[in-house]
Amino acid sequence: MQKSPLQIARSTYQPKLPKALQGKVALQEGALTQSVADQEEIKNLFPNTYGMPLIHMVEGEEKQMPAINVGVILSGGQAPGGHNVICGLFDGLKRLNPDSKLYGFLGGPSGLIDHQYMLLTKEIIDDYRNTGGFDIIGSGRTKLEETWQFDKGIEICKELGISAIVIIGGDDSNTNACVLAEYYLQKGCGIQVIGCPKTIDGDLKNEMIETSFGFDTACKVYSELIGNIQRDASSAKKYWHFIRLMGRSASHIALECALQSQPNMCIISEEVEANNMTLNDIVNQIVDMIVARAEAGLNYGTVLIPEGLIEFIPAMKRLIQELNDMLADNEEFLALDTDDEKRQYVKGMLSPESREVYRDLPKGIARQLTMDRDPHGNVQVSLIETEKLLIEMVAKRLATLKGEGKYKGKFSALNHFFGYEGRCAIPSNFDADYCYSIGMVATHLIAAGKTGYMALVQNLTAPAQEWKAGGVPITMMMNMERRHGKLKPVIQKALVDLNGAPFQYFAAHRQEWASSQSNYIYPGPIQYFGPASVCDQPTHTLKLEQSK
Ligand code: FBP
Repeated sequence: MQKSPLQIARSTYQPKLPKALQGKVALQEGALTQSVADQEEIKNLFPNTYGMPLIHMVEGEEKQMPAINVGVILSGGQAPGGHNVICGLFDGLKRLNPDSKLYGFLGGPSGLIDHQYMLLTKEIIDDYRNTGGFDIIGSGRTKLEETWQFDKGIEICKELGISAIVIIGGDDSNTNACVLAEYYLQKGCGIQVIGCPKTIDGDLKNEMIETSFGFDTACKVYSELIGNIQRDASSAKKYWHFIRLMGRSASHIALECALQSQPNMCIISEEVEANNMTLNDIVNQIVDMIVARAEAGLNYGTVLIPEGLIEFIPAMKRLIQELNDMLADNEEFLALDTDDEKRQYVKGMLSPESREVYRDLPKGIARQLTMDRDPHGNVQVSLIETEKLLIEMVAKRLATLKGEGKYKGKFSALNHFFGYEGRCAIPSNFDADYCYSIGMVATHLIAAGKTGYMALVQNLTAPAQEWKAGGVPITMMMNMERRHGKLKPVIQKALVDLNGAPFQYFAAHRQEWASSQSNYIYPGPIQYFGPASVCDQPTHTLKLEQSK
């Protein structure tokens, strides 16, 4: 495989580890835990994995570990650093016992069910050190939820002599990791399950998990691109750039990119929902800013839009819900030929409020809402081009204002969507170090016989050697939520906290960023070599959250 000069140089990077993980590691048990809410229900559902203690890792006497076989699974969307979790796990296992083996289940959780796997050797691992992507074993979105799937897992683990599975995934995958751990304990089959916190979306975080891996690198990549666009905008002075940023639900990515690049506007879905805003309210807000800038002779700027926005606009959320219910397996609708017939049919079936919202949507978007559905029958919001929708609606409103003599500027807009550009980027030093540490932590949890835990690395705004390592029982992060009509135990998803320091900082500065000519920041590309002040900085979100 041919490699770029950076890849070659990067392959020799030795990730920094917390002091506690640099030599021999001892485990200390901390306080017993309980779930963040719904304690009785969670306890009943997880009788064996509920209430376990927090684990702290310290330098100390290390127990001997017999040779063991471990399986690893990558679950869900790619996030920079996943390969380093696997490298840390591999190195940790081999250090504790060189005869231990690591198997990778291929293509995500389905690899465990379908018995697709590969043995990860040193040669393979060395090829993937500090690289982006999940291609070492592939990932997938199959949900590990049903007992027949768990039983298929037991079969292959028995065949390969695997006594522990590490699941690298987001909130849902880690919830399922805990269900699996509980099931395997109940069955007494001797298979431990450990989770690792992954997702670029940054919404797997809480009192214990400071951030999910991949968020740092992805945001840095997008912020670089936004900065470049802003420099172009302020050079050419003729375009408005509408930039949609990935993040299926929460707006953490958009907020972090705003903090890094200081755009003229950044919409935060959580605020839209809290203020019960309509699509027209959002459009008017953008229009007001464009008009004000035009009056100052500034016919250019940037607007950041979180991917999940549409579902946070209360009226749109209701409309989407009605469409989901109405269109699920609807033969009548599917039999209609033309878009016009479909539009009429839908209008006839909606509630009066939703019909009004639907009628006001540009035809293309209205069509998208009735077309693209995921396997669960839900609209795939990531496919809805909100940036184009907003451009269209803003342009229309500006034309009206122009006709009324209230706007004299020129509106020329370009749209962008940044998502896949950052999900597999070469991990920043932060993610490379964090992920390698997570992998090592997972090894020590396995060696200590733990199950139903998530690997924990904390104190992340300090230099890596001061990071703290340990484990948190997954049940501690759970509450009961309604999913597809049923109450289920799940890890709470973290949305942007409107009272939190990152949003508050943004809110205190956005006015200034909206009107100014020169507040843009140009973060530039991720730096891998150089002073720590340039190469090892965590996200603004983390720094603000931890600045007390
Ligand atoms: P995870 O939650 O699995 O980490 O994935 C996050 C994400 O990258 C979202 O930001 C995005 O909406 C989605 O995956 C895209 O999904 P897909 O990979 O199926 O295109």
